[in-house]
Amino acid sequence: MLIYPIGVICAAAKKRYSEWCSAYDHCIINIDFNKKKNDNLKMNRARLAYLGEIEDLELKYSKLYSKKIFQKLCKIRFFEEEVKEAHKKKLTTPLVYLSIGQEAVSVGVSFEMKNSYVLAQHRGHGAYLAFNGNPLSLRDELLGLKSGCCRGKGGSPMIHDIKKKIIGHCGLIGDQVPVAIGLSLVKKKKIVCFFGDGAAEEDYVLAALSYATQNNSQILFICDDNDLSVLTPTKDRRKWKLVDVAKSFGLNAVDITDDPWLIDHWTKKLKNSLPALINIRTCRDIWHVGSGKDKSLDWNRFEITKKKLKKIFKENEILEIERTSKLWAKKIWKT
Ligand SMILES: Cc1ncc(C[n+]2csc(CCOP(=O)(O)OP(=O)(O)O)c2C)c(N)n1
Ligand SMILES: [Mg+2]
Repeated sequence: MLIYPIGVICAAAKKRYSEWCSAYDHCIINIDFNKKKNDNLKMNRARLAYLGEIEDLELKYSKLYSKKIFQKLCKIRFFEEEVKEAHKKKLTTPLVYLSIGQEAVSVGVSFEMKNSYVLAQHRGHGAYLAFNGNPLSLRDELLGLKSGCCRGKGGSPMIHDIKKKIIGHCGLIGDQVPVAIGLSLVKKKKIVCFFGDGAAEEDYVLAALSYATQNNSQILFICDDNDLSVLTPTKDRRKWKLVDVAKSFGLNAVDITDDPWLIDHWTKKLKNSLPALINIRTCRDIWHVGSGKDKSLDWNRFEITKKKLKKIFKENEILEIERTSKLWAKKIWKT
């Protein structure tokens, strides 16, 4: 029997392994790696902080309007920071879906659609607060109290408050989309319907979008596109883009980043040609559910917005809005 020193065996194994790897790489490159790479590039180009941006758009807005935008962003951000802390201390119900990082989506839509019915998704605290929901009722709902907007029975993913014309999610992702169609058949008011990029893949969501054009439903659909369904990015789930599908159904549709002024601009444009859809690229900062953090953001909309605000406000004016919003949120969560 031949006996090889261990070093020789290792060197041979290493050579064999590198040959195998290079053959494998070669095979992937020749067969579908380039295609996959191109598909990824196409998808990633859409994941830019400035998709569809209009230069200096914020300067076309009054100082007061921009102040209101930032105040709402801060209220949602700091309210949710308090929810995060309360969740860590196990004071809230266990399933909490935070929208930290995604605040601009609901804020951007809320000014132009302020008297509408709102159908929120499971990540709905931001939509509730942006559309004039009662922060105390939301807090109590998250604490599971009877004084909550859903009598403490829904919890974080189901923020219903019919007095405020806000209808929450019921359990199946995107279930609020066909419900919005039903609502539009009986109410003559405009409707905003939020759903996620994962929910967009459900058959009943796509069927409802198609029916919206048939029925001329007065609905503005907002896809809160954080590129994730739990932990799976869009590129691993599908090859199509929601705006392309929506357009093929006959909806007016745009694909944009989550700049709050840009969202407001498109909401104003599209609210008179409903049904329409705005796909808004945004970044989730916290776990799918819970209060932990798993990765760094692709972009930080809150910080980008503050940078833009510096063209309009003095630094101390911006800090003052932040400070008062933090105090407001702390006060709510202290009682
Ligand atoms: C029909 C259905 N399938 C799966 C789930 C489990 N689920 C809850 S949230 C979620 C991810 C939804 O992703 P998305 O719609 O993009 O919203 P996001 O959580 O990213 O805000 C899934 C798969 C569910 N609730 N309903
Ligand atoms: Mg998502």
